[in-house]
Amino acid sequence: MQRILVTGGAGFIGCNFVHFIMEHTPLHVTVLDKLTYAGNLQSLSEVPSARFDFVKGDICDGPLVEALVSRADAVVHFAAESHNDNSLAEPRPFVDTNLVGTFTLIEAARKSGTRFHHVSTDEVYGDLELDDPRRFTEESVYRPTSPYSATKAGSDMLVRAWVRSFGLQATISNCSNNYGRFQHVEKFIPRQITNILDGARPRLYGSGSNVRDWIHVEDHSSAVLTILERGDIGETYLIGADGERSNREVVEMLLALTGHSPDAYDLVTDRPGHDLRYAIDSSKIRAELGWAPQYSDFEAGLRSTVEWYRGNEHWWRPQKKATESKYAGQGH
Ligand code: NAD
Ligand code: TDX
Repeated sequence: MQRILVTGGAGFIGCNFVHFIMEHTPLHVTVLDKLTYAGNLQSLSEVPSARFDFVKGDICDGPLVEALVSRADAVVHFAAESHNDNSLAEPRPFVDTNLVGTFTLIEAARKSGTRFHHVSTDEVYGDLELDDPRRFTEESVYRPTSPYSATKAGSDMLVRAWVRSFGLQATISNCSNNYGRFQHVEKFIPRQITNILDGARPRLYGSGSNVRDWIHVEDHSSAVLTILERGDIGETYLIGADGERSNREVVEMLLALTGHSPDAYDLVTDRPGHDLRYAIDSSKIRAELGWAPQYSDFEAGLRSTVEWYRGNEHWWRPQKKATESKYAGQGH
């Protein structure tokens, strides 16, 4: 394997993955990204150009996708519409990109026999009660609840069917909530950090008791590379770092890290259909592929994320106002 195609490489996880690949492998990377509101070329400005190409384009563009996929030894597919609140306001782009885009890519990969890794989410499994002792496993039943998670679940099913029916050389991963640098300010942690930096109060949906299972984005990258190198074709791997926290706990930690009172937040209108809790059992990837997360100290990871946003206002500032006006329109 020498050349990989990374879709969505100008987004949060995609760009962190490209940086990770540059640091840890000799691979050549081509990024295919449409540069939607969520894509930002500045996130890739420090990538060494000798091993890197950028193509602006849509994963639904069949001829473009075929040309790029046939030239790659492997595809790592991150491109997606990724934000639940947007999927409730305007679902159409989620169907186009997450379903039709994934279909376009796997058709191309099957024609050229290219290795394919599909990046997905734990949200395909729906949610758990707060006191449920179980966590999601590779055997959990698909029960997506939002337009976003339904289209991600559909894309997983397409990949599984293409493996079985056409021998597509694919693997799938379903990861929990990521945090770290280069995450769009619409997402929970960057929104609260940049609110605090702006002198505004963090905003918790509902009662703040919903639980997410946090993983540092570097650990997601190392897991995806591990699957690409050693995963078994046709297999699904769940990726998680045992990082369950309620949203309220996360906000309290951010307030403490920035020297504010722990109750200096506001409770706002809840998200319709808001999933209560996600929790990942990542035993399979740990036991079968020998992967383990490196970022075990969540507070230290949050502290360095706060510092990154403090030091990179030029990166997030242009998006902040438009993001907050969109939220104001939704009552959040
Ligand atoms: P993101 O929204 O930050 O980035 C998505 C990228 O895809 C952007 O650069 C955007 O321009 C690009 N894109 C969107 N539509 C496109 C199209 N039609 N053609 C080409 N490019 C297009 O998303 P993210 O948070 O980095 O998520 C990346 C992937 O990881 C997604 O598939 C998501 O479902 C999955 N995932 C995310 C998380 C998380 O916590 N953020 C957790 C598990 C899985
Ligand atoms: O201002 C906020 N206040 C708040 O309480 C925002 C933006 C969110 N929330 C809550 C909603 C969720 O319970 O915080 C939690 C996290 O919200 P998001 O960052 O929107 O993430 P989530 O909906 O959990 O989905 C994320 O993880 C799984 C990613 O956006 C998805 O792409 C990924 O698949």
